[in-house]
Amino acid sequence: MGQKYTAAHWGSYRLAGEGEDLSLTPVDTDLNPSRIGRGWVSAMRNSDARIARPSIREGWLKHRDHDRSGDAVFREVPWDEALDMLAEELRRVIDTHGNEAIYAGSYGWASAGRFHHAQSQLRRFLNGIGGYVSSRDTYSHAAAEVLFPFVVGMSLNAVQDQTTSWSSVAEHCELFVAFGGVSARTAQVSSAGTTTHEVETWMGRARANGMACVNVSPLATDLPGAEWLAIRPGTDTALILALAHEIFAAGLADRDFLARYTHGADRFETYVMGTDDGLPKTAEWAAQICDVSAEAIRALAARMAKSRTMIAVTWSLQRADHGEQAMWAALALAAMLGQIGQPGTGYGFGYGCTTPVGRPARLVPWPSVPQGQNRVTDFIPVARVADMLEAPGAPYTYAGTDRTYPDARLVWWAGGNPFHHHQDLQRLDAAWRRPETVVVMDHSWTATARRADFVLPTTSPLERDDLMLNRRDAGLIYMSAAMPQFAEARDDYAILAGLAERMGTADAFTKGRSVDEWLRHLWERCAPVAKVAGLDLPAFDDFRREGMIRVPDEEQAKVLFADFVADPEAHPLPTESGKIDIFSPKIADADLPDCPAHPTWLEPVEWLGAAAEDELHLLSIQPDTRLHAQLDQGSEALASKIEGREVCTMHPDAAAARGLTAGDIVLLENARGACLAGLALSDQMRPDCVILPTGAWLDLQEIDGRMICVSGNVNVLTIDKGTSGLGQGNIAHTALVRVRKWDKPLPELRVTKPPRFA
Ligand SMILES: Nc1nc2c(c(=O)[nH]1)N[C@H]1C(S)=C(S)[C@@H](COP(=O)(O)OP(=O)(O)OC[C@H]3O[C@@H](n4cnc5c(=O)[nH]c(N)nc54)[C@H](O)[C@@H]3O)O[C@H]1N2
Ligand SMILES: Nc1nc2c(c(=O)[nH]1)N[C@H]1C(S)=C(S)[C@@H](COP(=O)(O)OP(=O)(O)OC[C@H]3O[C@@H](n4cnc5c(=O)[nH]c(N)nc54)[C@H](O)[C@@H]3O)O[C@H]1N2
Ligand SMILES: [Mo]
Repeated sequence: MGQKYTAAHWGSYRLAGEGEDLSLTPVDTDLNPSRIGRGWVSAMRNSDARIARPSIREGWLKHRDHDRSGDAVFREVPWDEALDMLAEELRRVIDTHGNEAIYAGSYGWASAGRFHHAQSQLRRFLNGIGGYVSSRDTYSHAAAEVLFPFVVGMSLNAVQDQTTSWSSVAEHCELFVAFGGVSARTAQVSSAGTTTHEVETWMGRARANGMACVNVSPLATDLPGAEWLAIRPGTDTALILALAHEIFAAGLADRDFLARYTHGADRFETYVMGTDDGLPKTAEWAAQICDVSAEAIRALAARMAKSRTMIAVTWSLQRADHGEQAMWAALALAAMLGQIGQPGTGYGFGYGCTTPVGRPARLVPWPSVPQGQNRVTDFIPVARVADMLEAPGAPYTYAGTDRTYPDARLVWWAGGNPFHHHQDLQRLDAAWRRPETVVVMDHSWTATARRADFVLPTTSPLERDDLMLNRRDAGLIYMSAAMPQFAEARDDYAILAGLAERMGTADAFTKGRSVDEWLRHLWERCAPVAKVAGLDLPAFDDFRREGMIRVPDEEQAKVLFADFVADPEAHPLPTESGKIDIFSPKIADADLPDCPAHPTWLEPVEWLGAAAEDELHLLSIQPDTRLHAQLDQGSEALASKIEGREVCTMHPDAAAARGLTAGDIVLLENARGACLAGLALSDQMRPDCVILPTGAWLDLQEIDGRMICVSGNVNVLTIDKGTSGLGQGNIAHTALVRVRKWDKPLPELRVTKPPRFA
């Protein structure tokens, strides 16, 4: 007797029962299952949210208009008609404007299954018909993806693969200084799926072993039980510079390490000590900026210098204006302590941001769906999508190069939700009306699907067999379908195969394989890579019957930059200097006002240091109850809301000053937009901040002449701007808002119901 399983980015589950009796039980290997999974089945059964049939926007059908407002009217059509029309439209766009006019970056988290990965399927299909403009980097950590190759010569991926293991931290680290904390909330998920959640277990072990933790964060809850330095958001660079100043001034910098392993530390020191600009970056200087006392800064500097210290930086720090600087400054500081490359200490990027960071995974390069070759070489930095739509041909800089935006006539999204993930959504809402055609493939009526011309309903991951093959996880899962396909939904693969047939590329796209044959084919390709890693895999049918197999982690703990530090001549870093660039000549060449050539404090475009009395800093953190906007329509997220609205959290003093009490409906607003939210209170945060997690489904409604998101989508408030001319990452965490009581009638939610149909 076998066992059936399925998997998602938030966990892996044993399946039992069918229909109303279906149950998902977290796998036994999961020490600390995520709450997100509790809302999965109900979300996929939410028939108001699911897309039942191919739908075409009435305005596109009738007049080819671009009026993609969130409450457009759709017409349901049979699959054949939808695919015929889309194929014809594709041919028209390609014939008239070329494949360069198709933007299909399609960023997003889609499903954890390897075969039915929407983006992989879409890219494979589009590459087969001549290619598309793609996107680079991620919303998670674009600034880091661009910066690391400049300063350590390695990709972010490579840095993450080498990250010092939790076991090494637990054994050797005395002082863990966590910028942005280490949060069990974010550690719930792992891109491409997980069979375990172990971050809290490791932190528990480390603390039992005597490791002290300092949580440098606006929220105490980012690392409960730690010493809390309640920093003003957006000012970590200034704090780190002051720590560096104190360490230089006290003669505690590891000069040998700086000389042997870094390049340009002298330039950095000149800046930190103020020798060049007459402004020493002292503890007093930073205290004014960060709202952390000079005594606390000095005490922390002394303690860091005499302890075995890990400097950990969350990804959130670089999703902010000048996001490159803080993570780079932290690296420079770690270099000054001279503990990089030693067990359990040094520098870490992303501990707790997702489950696998710090796991000594085997990193077996499991196969994926081959995507083919893209003949279009143009791309955009992923978060610059509204810039591109607004101004084709406009110049911009990226990673030290000068570029121009392409002219996107057809926009295609599968497995992502830009009207969740992008900033300043009203700006995107306007820019989104420029292309001639928008295609969206999703299983649910997301805010993005509602703004498409062609809406193609896909099956959900619970409705199909697939393989979870995540090289950062310790298990492989055969995902079995848990429920029947919803209405007329089709797999992304089947939809694209139907289009490929119409475009004359069916054989190349499908290779004549059914889904089952593709899964077998991928599994066959797993065997050789497993063998190299010393693993023997069962035959496909045995794997399917057993459902789950273990891929034991490396026995040896990893230590970031260990080889380089052990022997910098034999293992130089792939930078020009062969060392860690604290001063980067290439960034100097790029000559960017917003990304100087060594870590530098630059004032963010919005911050509390230049705010009006009644403004609060907005923390648009990841949601506890769901993955981004996924499962917002499920029971777990819905149960957490106040009168159906997303919950924002304020300090009791900040609430009292505005006459607000817990449970109130409030309006958050700034020059970019406004949204409603229900109010909760917590004293575990800075009084000048307000938390509104991401992921409420955008529901823009005109109320008294003004557009308000009545469900609480935070991205109507955020700023759409690059981190700098280098990274061009998003700056989601840089924004100010005002909050006041909503005293008008509570508008009904529209986004929880299906759109209007002709
Ligand atoms: N203000 C603010 N904004 C942020 C952030 C922040 O911190 N603050 N964080 C950013 C970050 S780090 C990220 S990664 C992004 C996340 O942004 P996204 O990844 O775009 O968000 P998701 O809601 O996960 O979108 C995935 C979509 O894929 C769909 N999907 C799932 N399975 C399938 C499938 O099999 N086929 C198809 N076709 N579709 C499927 C889901 O229904 C969902 O609509 O958000 C970013 N936005
Ligand atoms: N439950 C759940 N977990 C998730 C996700 C999800 O959707 N749901 N999404 C996943 C994804 S795609 C990603 S990329 C990661 C992101 O992981 P992170 O980037 O770490 O997540 P955030 O929640 O945006 O931010 C973490 C904390 O940073 C703090 N912070 C914000 N600004 C500042 C600042 O200026 N200085 C300091 N010191 N701290 C600051 C906030 O208090 C916040 O709680 O999360 C992943 N984990
Ligand atoms: Mo992310």
